[in-house]
Amino acid sequence: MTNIYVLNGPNLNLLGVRDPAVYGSETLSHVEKRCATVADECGFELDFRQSNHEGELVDWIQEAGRQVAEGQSIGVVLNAGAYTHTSVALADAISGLSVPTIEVHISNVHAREAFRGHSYLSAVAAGIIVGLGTYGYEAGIRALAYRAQA
Ligand code: CA2
Repeated sequence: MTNIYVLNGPNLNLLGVRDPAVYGSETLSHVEKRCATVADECGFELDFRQSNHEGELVDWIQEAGRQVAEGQSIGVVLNAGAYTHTSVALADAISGLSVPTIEVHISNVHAREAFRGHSYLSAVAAGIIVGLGTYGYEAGIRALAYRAQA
């Protein structure tokens, strides 16, 4: 079965545990369950992961790129957390392997500190979803599915 990767960056394991005013009270494990339901509804298998390590995220994007090239995956929904604002390595992995990537942010990064308004990933992403809360993950999965069928 063709898959969709949902990759989460640093500190997103704390979702629902700390700072509910900014990121809500839903845990990452609950987000994963909702993503699995939506992916299944769209006819795709879900591969949902979180890492606090930039290199591990790079490895996973490369893995996704190889699977996309082999027709085993349609791409990545990526909330890279703070690496969004710092990581040329993640941007290079996405563009170097031509991985269809939907960049997702739970919060509206443009309404927060100025440094969150810049993303190294947006220029290489197939689409960007910002400020819709954890619904952004569902929207990202649906966007990848729509894109793959178009
Ligand atoms: O809004 C988003 O989804 C972010 O990607 C979340 C990142 C932040 O650095 C980005 O600027 C925007 C932070 C993820 C950390 O998540 C936490 C959740 C609960 C408690 C503490 C951190």
